[in-house]
This record gives sequence, C-alpha cells and structure tokens, in this order.
Amino acid sequence: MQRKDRRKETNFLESRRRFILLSILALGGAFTAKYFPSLFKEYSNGLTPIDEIYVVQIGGTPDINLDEWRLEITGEVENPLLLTYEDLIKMPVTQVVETLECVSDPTFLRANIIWTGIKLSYLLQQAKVKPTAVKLIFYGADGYVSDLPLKYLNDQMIVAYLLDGMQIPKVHGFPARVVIPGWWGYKHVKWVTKIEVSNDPNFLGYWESLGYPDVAIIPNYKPPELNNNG
Ligand SMILES: Nc1nc2c(c(=O)[nH]1)N[C@H]1C(S)=C(S)[C@@H](COP(=O)(O)O)O[C@H]1N2
Ligand SMILES: [Mo]
Repeated sequence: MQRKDRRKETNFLESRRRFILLSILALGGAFTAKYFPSLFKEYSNGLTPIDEIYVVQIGGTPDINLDEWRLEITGEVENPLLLTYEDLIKMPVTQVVETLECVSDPTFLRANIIWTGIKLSYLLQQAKVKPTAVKLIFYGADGYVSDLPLKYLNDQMIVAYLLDGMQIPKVHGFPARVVIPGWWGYKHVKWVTKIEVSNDPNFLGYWESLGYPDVAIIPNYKPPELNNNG
C-alpha cells in the first residue's frame, strides 16, 4: 500500500470512529429526552433555571475586572469605538428570547434564555462601517474567536450584558457576550472584548476553521414560547 493511501485509510477510520461516537451520543440524548423529560428543567414560564444552563468552552473562565474591561469596535470603520461597560449600558436596549444550543449535542446542551443588550446594527452604525466590510469577527478574552458574514446581520443579533434580567454569570460571558439567535452556540462569543469589521470574506473563527459551518443557522429553529405569568 502506498503511504498516501495508508494515510487516507487512517483518516477514514478516524472519521468513521468519530461519526459512530457522535451517533451514539446523539441517540442517547434523544432516548433520554423521550423517556426522562424531567431532566430538561424549565421553569413554568419556559426559561431554563440559570444554574442549569449548560457550559461549553474551549478553556477556562477568564476573570474580568469591569473597570478595566473595554469593548473595541475596529477595522473597516470610519469611527472606531472603545466602549466601557457604562457606555454600553447607556445605549438603546433590546431584549431577545432564544434557545441557545450547542451543535455537539442540541438535545442536552440547550437553554431558554432572555438576553438584554445592544443591537450589533446599532454599534456598527455608531462606528460608521465602510462599504468594504463583509464580516464581523468577535474576539473573547479567553482567545476564542468566531465570525458572522455581514449579509446575515439582523436586529435580533446583539451584544448582551444581562441574562434573564441579571448580570451575566461569569461562566456565561460576564460582562458581555455576543448573541446570534437561531445560530449555533459557537457564534455566541462569551467575554467579548473586540468586534473587528473585516473586508476578508475568507476569515474563519475557531470552530469554523475546524470545519463547522460559517453560516451556522440551526435547522428548524424556533424561539421558545414563554408564559407571561410564569
Ligand atoms: N469566549 C468563548 N465563547 C464561546 C465559547 C468559548 O469557548 N469561548 N464556546 C462557544 C460554544 S461552542 C457554545 S455552545 C456556547 C456555550 O455557551 P454557554 O457556556 O453560556 O452555554 O458558547 C460559545 N462561546
Ligand atoms: Mo458549542
């Protein structure tokens, strides 16, 4: 066997093993969801209790000092911004309700959340985006990065600073994170410190460059329905 073929075969075996493993995990999740629905804790109002919200991240949780934290908006803009937390919370506020879902196991790794924050479109308007812009690149304080092709931007997409009306818990992105409703969790950059407006259509974030879709729209996504009196 040629060396090249052998390498191909190893890759094939590895990807098959990974596929089987993922399938078992997915089936396990579906089975448990069907027969043990109480494992999916939701308040009667439809929200997930905050301490039940799943945590997925590539490393540790960064310690962020609110006085030192800044959100930088830079790149293809006429008017770069360097915002403090105070600056951010003075801006026009928006609420969105979403089911946050991790692509690796959307049966278990999901949570119904109300986010409060600033529209990305508002921030970009303030920064005066140049016509050359094609992507937003979001940087987290832990070194994580994700991106959003600009043509998909809508008014549901925000930089959130409250989760269910409270300061975002540290593990979920304090003091602020990106929220892209209806897109997989990996687009929701926690501990965001920088938004770079880019003219590079080929830029890919951490998971995107490992082969996960850049346009990460969740198939058949529906936002959660909340009961007002819950
Ligand atoms: N900064 C940062 N943001 C991140 C990640 C990360 O590793 N670092 N992981 C992403 C992934 S894969 C998911 S599914 C969601 C999970 O958010 P949660 O831990 O608040 O549930 O965060 C996303 N945002
Ligand atoms: Mo994820």
